[in-house]
Amino acid sequence: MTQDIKQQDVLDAPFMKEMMNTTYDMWKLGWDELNGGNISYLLKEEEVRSYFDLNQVKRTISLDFPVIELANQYFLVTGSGKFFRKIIENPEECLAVLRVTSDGESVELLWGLSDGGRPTSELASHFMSHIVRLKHDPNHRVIMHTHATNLIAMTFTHELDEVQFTRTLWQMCTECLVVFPEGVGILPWMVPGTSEIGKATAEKMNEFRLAIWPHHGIFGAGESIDQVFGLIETVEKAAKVYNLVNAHPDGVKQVITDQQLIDLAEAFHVNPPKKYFS
Ligand code: 2HA
Ligand code: ZN
Repeated sequence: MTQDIKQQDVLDAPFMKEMMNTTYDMWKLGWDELNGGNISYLLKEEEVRSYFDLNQVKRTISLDFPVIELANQYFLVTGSGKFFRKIIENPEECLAVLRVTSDGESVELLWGLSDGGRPTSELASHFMSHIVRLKHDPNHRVIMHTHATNLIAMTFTHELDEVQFTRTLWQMCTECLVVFPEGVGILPWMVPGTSEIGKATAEKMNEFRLAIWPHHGIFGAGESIDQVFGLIETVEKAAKVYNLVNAHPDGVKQVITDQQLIDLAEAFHVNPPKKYFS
């Protein structure tokens, strides 16, 4: 009975509703087919305390990449192999509330993964990226990975040079430079779900909030689910315009010029690095 009351409570938690609604929206956009995509959301202890007894650990799951920097931190994460389409229907099976142990070697499951499942297969990329982003932004909270369709397509037809790729995205929609003035990072193609891709992704997070995995998808970082979703949505929109423009038989007649990008940066008080204009 007590269990039912608690469960009812946590499904009303703002962080839970955001996760359930956003994952469903992402599936509807066609970004998260099958079990594609994963999200992790750093929770404050006071948020978690309102819904759970912090001494009730259901299971301890060991990590093969220690994250001492995140010791005693709480996260809401998507589960490995779970479908974004189904989270809204069955959050207790598809999601997990975790606490990193004080030695950073394991996570303790406080809620969720009710069928005995595991946290997202990309937990290494998520945790390592959280560590880096928290150094740059104390308000950082969310890492989101998704298979944004147009962005994946663009990684086949555009050269995978960070400066060129960023410039092209900025040129596709006027707002892009304002939304991600630092540009986008690009990894080489790598096997997903490993500590290696986790380290490489986190390394990019020193310079960018967006890291592209060619022919696979994108990682985004930010202070809220809405902010990161919006960031990825903006890149995906630009990639869609790029794909439409490139499919046009008459080709490009005009573009947003460098001077126009510079004027935009000045008007919106953002500081894109000089390397994009040299
Ligand atoms: O299956 O998206 O990168 C989840 C993924 C792996
Ligand atoms: Zn993926």
